[in-house]
Amino acid sequence: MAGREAAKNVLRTQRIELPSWAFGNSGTRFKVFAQQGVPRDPFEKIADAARVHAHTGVAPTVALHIPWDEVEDYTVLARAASDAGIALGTINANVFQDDDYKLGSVTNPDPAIRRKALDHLFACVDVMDRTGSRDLKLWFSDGTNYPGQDDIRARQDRLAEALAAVYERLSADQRLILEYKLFEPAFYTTDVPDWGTSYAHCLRLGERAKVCVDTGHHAPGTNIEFIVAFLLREGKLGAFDFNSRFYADDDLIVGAADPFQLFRILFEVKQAGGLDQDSGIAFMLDQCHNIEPKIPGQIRSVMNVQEATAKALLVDTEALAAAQAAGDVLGANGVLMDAFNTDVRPLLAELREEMGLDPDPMAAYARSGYADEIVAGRVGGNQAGWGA
Ligand code: AOS
Ligand code: ZN
Ligand code: ZN
Repeated sequence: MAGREAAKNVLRTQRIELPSWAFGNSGTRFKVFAQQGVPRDPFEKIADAARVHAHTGVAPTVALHIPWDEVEDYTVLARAASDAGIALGTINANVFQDDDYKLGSVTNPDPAIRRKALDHLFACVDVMDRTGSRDLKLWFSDGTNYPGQDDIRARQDRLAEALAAVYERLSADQRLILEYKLFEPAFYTTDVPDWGTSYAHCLRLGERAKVCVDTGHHAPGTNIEFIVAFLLREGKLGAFDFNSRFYADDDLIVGAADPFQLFRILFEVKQAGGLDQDSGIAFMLDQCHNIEPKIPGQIRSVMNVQEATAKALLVDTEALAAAQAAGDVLGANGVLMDAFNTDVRPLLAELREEMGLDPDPMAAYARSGYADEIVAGRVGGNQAGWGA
């Protein structure tokens, strides 16, 4: 087993970004179950995110979603975040929740609607200029429901044109992160359905265009760690949207459905240097807590990523390389499984104590009284945006 101290040193510097929308009410198209005490505005979302960081020590940024987190002055919001001990992170654009986008946003056959979508993307870059965010994350719901509905190649041309315009608008220290998703809401064709499409567009755009891998956005059975390894090798992995799925884009707590898959992904990341502080990979959560409480849901998610990372760091890579070179199939597999089957919770508890944190973040949050405080202090909290 690789060194515990070396593993702790990496875990200490790990950074996981929280999504602002995880703190608001969310649900499915059947029902949104409202919870008491949820944030009423972006400032309260930031306060909740700061609580998650206070208990975990590794979640110092929160991603915003425009317009769900729209405020008059983003410098004020950025200051509120820094006063709370965190910072604003990735800006997520929204060109999917407007009647005009029924047939698509940047790939819409109507040039006026394409213009409207592009203007929103430019407005998101304006927000980044004020928040100091590095990344603009783009997910397009664009696609078609029926064969013949629109020209597949023409839609790719429109997409490429919009992406080029946005990329051009970015400053030298800003990046475009293009997310893909197999289907939903479009059911026949999706304009960015897979990593290959995202990669091809990013390749044309340039160095600062990278792919976002949302772990819930693949067909069942897809080998996600292969995609991750490939993109890392090409220098094109920009970000993760971590979550769990059983069936489709379930947005459940990361590591809940398949902790082994999360470990395999993080092992590939680690092997390619992706855990180095300057790797440029944003490790984000993209989750909704429909039935569980939001803040503990986020704390648990951060802990799950930490546990999978710790296991990935404990893999004895020398023994693994030796077994691989010797063609020792079972030996190599055994080395990997030894690390995966290690209980890393004591190591993480030790690390938290060294970082001046409570070794048990869930219990510490429960004891803190914050949950009662927000229930008493916030009446009429907001929906995250989904289903709004
Ligand atoms: C949608 O399915 C994607 O996962 C996006 O990342 C989406 O924009 C996000 O969930 C909310 O902003
Ligand atoms: Zn996502
Ligand atoms: Zn998604």
